[in-house]
Amino acid sequence: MPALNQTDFTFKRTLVTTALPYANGPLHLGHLTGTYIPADIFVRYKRLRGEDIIHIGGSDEHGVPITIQADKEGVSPKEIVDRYHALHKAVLEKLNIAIDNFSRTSLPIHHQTTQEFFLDFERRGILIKKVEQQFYDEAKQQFLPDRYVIGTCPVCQFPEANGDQCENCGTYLSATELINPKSKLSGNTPVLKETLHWYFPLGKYQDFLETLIESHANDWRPNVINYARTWLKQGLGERAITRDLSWGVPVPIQSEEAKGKVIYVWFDAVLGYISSTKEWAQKQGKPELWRTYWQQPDTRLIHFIGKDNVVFHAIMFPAMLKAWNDGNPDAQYIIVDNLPASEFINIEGKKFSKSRGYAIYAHEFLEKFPADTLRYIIAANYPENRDSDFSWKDFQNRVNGELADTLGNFVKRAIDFTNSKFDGIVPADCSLEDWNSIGIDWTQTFRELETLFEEIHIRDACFKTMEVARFANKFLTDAEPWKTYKTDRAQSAKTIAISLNLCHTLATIFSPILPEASEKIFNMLNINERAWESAKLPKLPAGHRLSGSSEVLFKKIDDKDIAPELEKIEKLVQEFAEKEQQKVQQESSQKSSIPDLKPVITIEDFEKIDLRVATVLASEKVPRADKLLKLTLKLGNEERVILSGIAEHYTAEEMIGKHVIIVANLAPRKMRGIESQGMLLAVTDSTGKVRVIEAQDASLNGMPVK
Ligand code: B3M
Ligand code: ZN
Repeated sequence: MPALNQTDFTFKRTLVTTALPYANGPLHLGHLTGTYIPADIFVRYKRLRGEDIIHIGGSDEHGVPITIQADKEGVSPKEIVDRYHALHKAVLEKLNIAIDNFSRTSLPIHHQTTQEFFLDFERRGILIKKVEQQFYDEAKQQFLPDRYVIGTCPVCQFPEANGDQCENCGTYLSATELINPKSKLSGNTPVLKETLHWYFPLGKYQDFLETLIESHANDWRPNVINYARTWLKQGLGERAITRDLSWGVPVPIQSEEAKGKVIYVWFDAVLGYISSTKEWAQKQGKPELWRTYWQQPDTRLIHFIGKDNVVFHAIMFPAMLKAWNDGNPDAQYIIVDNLPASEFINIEGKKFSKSRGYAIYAHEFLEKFPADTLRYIIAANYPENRDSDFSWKDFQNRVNGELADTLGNFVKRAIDFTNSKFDGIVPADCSLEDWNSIGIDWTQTFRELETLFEEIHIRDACFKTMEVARFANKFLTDAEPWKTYKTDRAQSAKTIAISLNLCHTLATIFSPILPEASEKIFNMLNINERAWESAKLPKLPAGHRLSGSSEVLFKKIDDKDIAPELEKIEKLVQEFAEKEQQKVQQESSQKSSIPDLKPVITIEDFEKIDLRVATVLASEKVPRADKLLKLTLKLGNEERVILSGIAEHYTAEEMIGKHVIIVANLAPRKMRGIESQGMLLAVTDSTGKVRVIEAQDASLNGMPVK
C-alpha cells in the first residue's frame, strides 16, 4: 500500500488521470475546468522540473448516457462514440493538452481489463448475486436501467428526475424510488420484473476506506473529504455492478443468467485508467511498462475530476483496487494519493445545463479564440473551493489587460528594442547582482510558485505567475531604456539584458499555463532549453543572438468579438425565463384548481392503511438533500425514522414536538442511504406551501386515525 500517511515516503514518478468524458456530446467548459486544464498545468509544471510523470485518459464509451443519445438520434451507439471520441481528441490537441494517451473504453484491451477484474472478484467469491425487481418496458420488451426511467423525485418533487439521480436536488436515486415513473423509451409506465444482478460489497471495505480518507484529511481538499465522509457515514452497502443492457462490457460468464447483461459503466470506466495505461505502454513498445505506473508503490496516483465524480474515485475505485490487492499479492495496485476535485464553473452567473444548451463548447470557443486564452481564463477562475464564474467580459478584460497589455506588451517591447537598437543581440551581461537588485525576491517568489503548483492551487499559481509579468512590465516602463539609450547607453543595455532574462523566466514559468505563447517567447529568444531551474537565474549572456523574429503574443479582443457570444447567452437566458414563466403559470393554474377525485375504494381498502399519531422527537436536515428532513418520531413505545420532503417549508426545529399523522405500515424505503419507515400526511396549499397535518396533543400518541 502506498502513502497512507507515509510522510517520509518519496515518490519516484506520478500517474495523472483525467476523468473520462462520456463520448455522447462535445467537451464543454466543465470538462476543461474539472480535468484537462488543471491536470495539464500540473503535468507540464512537473515535466519542467524533470520529473517522471504521465497523463492518462480517454473517453467513456459505455453506459446509458451513450445509448440514450444513440436512441435520440436513431443511430447506433458505435456511431455516437466514434463521432465524439474523435471530436474530444481533436479538441484536446487544439487545446495543447499534453496527454500521453487518450484511449477508448470500447477497445478490446479495456474489455479484457474490466472482465479480468470482474472474474477475479467472481472467482474469489467477492461478488453477490441477487434477484431484484427492476423496471421493465413491456412495449419495448426491455429492462430500463438508470436514466431510462424518469419520474418525480421523492425528495424534491422535481418532475423530471432521472432513474439514477435527480438533476434538481442532486439526490442519488434508484429508479424504483421515483414517483410516477415513466419509460424514456415508450413513455409508458414501466412494470416491475425480476432480474438477476451481480453486486459489489462496498460495505466490506468501509474500514479501509475510512482509513484512506482520514489519512488524507489534511492534504485533500475539504470538499472531497466532506463528500467522502458523508457517504461513509451513511454506510456503503452493496452496489449492483451489472445492468440489463446490450451496450457495454459483457458479463464474462457463460451462463443463461449472464445473457444480455453488461458490466455497469462506472465499474468499467474507472478501470479505463488502467487499460489506457496498458495501451500507452504497448504503443511505447514496452507492454509491461504500465505496471511501473500502477504497481510500484513509489508511484503517486492523482485523479483530476469534477466534484460530481468524487464518490467513484474516493470510494468505489479504491475499494475495487483493495478487493483486487487482497487476493493478488504479486500484483498490488497503488491507491489514489490525491483527488483534486474542482467545484463547478458557472456561465455568466448561471448554472451550466447541457439539456438547455446553456453551455460553452470547447470546439466552438477554439474556432474563435486561441487555446492559450481559454487555458488562461480557466486557470484564472479555477473553482478550487467554491463554484466560480465565466463571463465574456471578464474574458475580454483579462486577455486584454493581463495577457496582451502586461505579458505580451512587456515581451514585445524588450525584444523589439533589442532587435532595433542592439542588432538583435543581448547587449550586456545580467549579473547575479543585477538580477537580485531589481526589487523582486526571487527565492521567495519561486518558493511560492512551487508550493502553488505542487499543491495544485491553480488559480493562485496563475495569479502569482502574472504578478511576475506585472513586475517585469513595470520594471521596463520605469527604467525607460529608450531614454537612457540616448544618455547612458550602458545603462540602457543593462536594462535590456535584465528584461530579456525576465522574458526567459516568464516563458518558463508561464509555460504550464500558456504553452503556445511561451514557445513563441523561447523562439524569439532563440533558447532551446526548457527547465524550471534555469528560470531562477539569468540565462542569457551578453552576445547571445535572438532569433530576429518578433511576434505579437496576444491579439486584443474587441467588443465586437464577444458580442455574438453575449447575444447567444442572452437569448438562451430569455428562452429559459419564458419557459420557466410558462411553467409557473401552468403550475399555479393547476394548483388553484382542486384535483380530480380518485376512483371509489371499499372500506376494506381503506382499512389496509394504518394511520397513526406520532410525535416528533428530533429533526435534522439531511446532508446534500436540500428538501429533506430526517425526523425521529415516537410512536407508542417505538421510535422510528421518517424522511420527509418538507425542508423548504419547515425548519428542523419547527418540527420538533409536533404530533403528526403518519402512514405507519408503508413499506420502508431507502433514500440517501437512510431507511424511511413511513410517510407524513400533509397538504399542499394553493400557493404551493406544504403543511403537515397535526393532531391535538400528546395524549393521542400512537393512536390509530380512522
Ligand atoms: N464519464 C462521468 C462524467 O463524464 C464519467 C466519468 C468517468 S471517470 C472514470 O462526468
Ligand atoms: Zn430531487
